[in-house]
Amino acid sequence: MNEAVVHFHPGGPLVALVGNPNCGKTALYNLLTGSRQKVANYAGVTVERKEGRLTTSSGKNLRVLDLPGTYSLYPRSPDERVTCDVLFGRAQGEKRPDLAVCVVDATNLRRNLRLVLAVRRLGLPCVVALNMADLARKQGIVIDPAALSRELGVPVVSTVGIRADGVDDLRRSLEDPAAWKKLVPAEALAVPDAAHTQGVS
Ligand SMILES: Nc1nc2c(ncn2[C@@H]2O[C@H](COP(=O)(O)OP(=O)(O)OP(=O)(O)O)[C@@H](O)[C@H]2O)c(=O)[nH]1
Ligand SMILES: [Mg+2]
Repeated sequence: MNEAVVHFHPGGPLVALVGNPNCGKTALYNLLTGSRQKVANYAGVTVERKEGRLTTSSGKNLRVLDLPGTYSLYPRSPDERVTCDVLFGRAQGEKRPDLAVCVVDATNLRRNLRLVLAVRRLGLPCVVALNMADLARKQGIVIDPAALSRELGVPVVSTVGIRADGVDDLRRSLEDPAAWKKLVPAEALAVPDAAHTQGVS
């Protein structure tokens, strides 16, 4: 397939929700996709694959993938392996995502940001959802999304997965797939294995 010509899957660009276990990926996924989802297993493993559809306000269809939680890109379980394979673009029958929504638990920013930094280094366009903003506030944790966005070099949206707070902002940040290439962090490193860079343009 000629990547220079075929930019996106016919079903629309693929957006993957990535993050540590329990940070609220599925909660945000449900809010973004509503009931329009397909549940299956990944080829050869009993790891659930959940894909849903999101139509942006300008009428663009996106495919949204709810990936299993992982702490790093060094998998220690079949679930984590699926997530890593998808992000590296080597999962059987799965296209490499066009954009990663990195979901972080705002009450545990330091640990959660490690994965964001790892995803950035893959050179995938990304947007950060600073989730659990309600719990962080209750715990007196103050995070300035604009400052974090400047530090990371990617958009940061504050969200509450159980109340839909910020989900409209998150949806808006996905509005223009043609502009996603600009969301690749400036200092993204080349992935050492050339096979991993296929499909990244
Ligand atoms: N207070 C609060 N709870 C949240 C928020 N987002 C999700 N939750 C709750 O946190 C728990 C974990 O949420 P999930 O959406 O299942 O997390 P996940 O990242 O999909 O977890 P894994 O798939 O196991 O990695 C659930 O009980 C959610 O209802 C949030 O922003 N605030
Ligand atoms: Mg989940």
